[in-house]
Amino acid sequence: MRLSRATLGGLAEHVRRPDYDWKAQRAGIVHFGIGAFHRAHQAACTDAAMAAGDRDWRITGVSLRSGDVAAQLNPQDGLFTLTERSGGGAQTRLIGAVGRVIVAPQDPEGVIAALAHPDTRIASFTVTEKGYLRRADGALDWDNSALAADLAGDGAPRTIYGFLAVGLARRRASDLPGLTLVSCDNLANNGRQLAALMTAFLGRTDPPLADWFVRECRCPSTMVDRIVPAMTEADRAAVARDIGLDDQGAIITEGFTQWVIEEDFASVRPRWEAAGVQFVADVGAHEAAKLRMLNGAHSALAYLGLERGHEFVHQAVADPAIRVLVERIMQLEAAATLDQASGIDTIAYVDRLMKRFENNALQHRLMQIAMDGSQKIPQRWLEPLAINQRAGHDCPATLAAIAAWCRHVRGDRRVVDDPQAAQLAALWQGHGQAGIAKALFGKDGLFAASWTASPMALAQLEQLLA
Ligand code: CS2
Repeated sequence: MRLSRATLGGLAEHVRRPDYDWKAQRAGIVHFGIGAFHRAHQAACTDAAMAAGDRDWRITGVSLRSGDVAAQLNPQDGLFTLTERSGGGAQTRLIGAVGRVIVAPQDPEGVIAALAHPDTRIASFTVTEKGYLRRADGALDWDNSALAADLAGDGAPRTIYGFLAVGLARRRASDLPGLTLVSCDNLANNGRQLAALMTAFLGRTDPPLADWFVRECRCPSTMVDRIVPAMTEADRAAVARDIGLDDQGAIITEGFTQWVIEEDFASVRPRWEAAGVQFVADVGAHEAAKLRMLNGAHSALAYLGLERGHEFVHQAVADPAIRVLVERIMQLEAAATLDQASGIDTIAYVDRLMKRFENNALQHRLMQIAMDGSQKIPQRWLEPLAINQRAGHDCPATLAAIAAWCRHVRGDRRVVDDPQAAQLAALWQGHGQAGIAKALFGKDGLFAASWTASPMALAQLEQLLA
């Protein structure tokens, strides 16, 4: 029997349920990109806030492309279970924070209406790094076909910018308050980037609305952290056996969760602190530490681990040859780039991260992390490399990871799932093993906006690739 409001009587006793009346809650958040990460992180926090007595923050999920999540959650009245797994066992709770999911291409007007609804105060995003449609220099990629269509107002919107532009225009016309746009993606200064990109888009389509946006809307930066492996059929079957119902929206995650948000909202916000969320004046130090240490190590584990025949994070981190590099990346190369004044205890942080990577109760595939590397390595590796280079510090471990990524994107070993896969393969074709490092990280290289390798670093990289 499938999980839904009507079948809750069949849910195993041990599953914790929300003790608020979810039918009585109005929808206050529109979330773009309602994948596994959102459900394990922001939806769980919102659920906890409502369980602690906050009201009217139900989430309307939006999928920009696929109808998969809508097919999982809508027949279940938005309900799904979240299972936290660690060495100490597992705990499952039912999350009631999601109301419904809209598949944007099927119902674009539904998305716009949700954004323009008076109850909506927040639009949030987990659209992944590539969902922001940036060029290598961080500006909007005006050549992207979906963005070009939205810019021309050609048909229904297709990108986050297109939807927001129409939704915000309606709010302005109805004299409604602006929205708070909460980016929950792993970009450095994610809020600031979103604000700049959105302003640039509106600057071209509707300059008066761009002014209104800057005045009335807010884009706090956030640091989000929770490891959430993609679900498999076997995982869903295991959950079904455990909870007594078929839950197509089920998620399995780790016990750890962290969300740090800049306290900068256009109007009211959920009392997420009830879920342990930290509100701070400046999230930059937290973001940099997390991106360069956790995510930087993750990407290194992915490319080095796949090369050595591993499938999961817990296997790669147990491989001594990889472990020593990953520890060096975190403890020395990434840690050296962090602002000492931030007070982050990097030794304790690395220790906690290693324990999380070792959690073999989770099956976290290296291939999942290896995806979209071109969008991830600038904030994870290249910015720290640039900082270290300016300070005269050598980064052999990060360079070893970069070499593994270079070999990965050559594309002759396994499928490269990356928006720039074709361009990267073409660069390999054109420059070969001797010239690829320069083509990527040299003065006029593809990634020059993030890091231009010194002659010494270039030579080191070339040697690693040889
Ligand atoms: C991972 C992240 O897939 C990836 O690139 O590094 O999804 C990572 O698991 C999360 O950022 C952890 O908070």
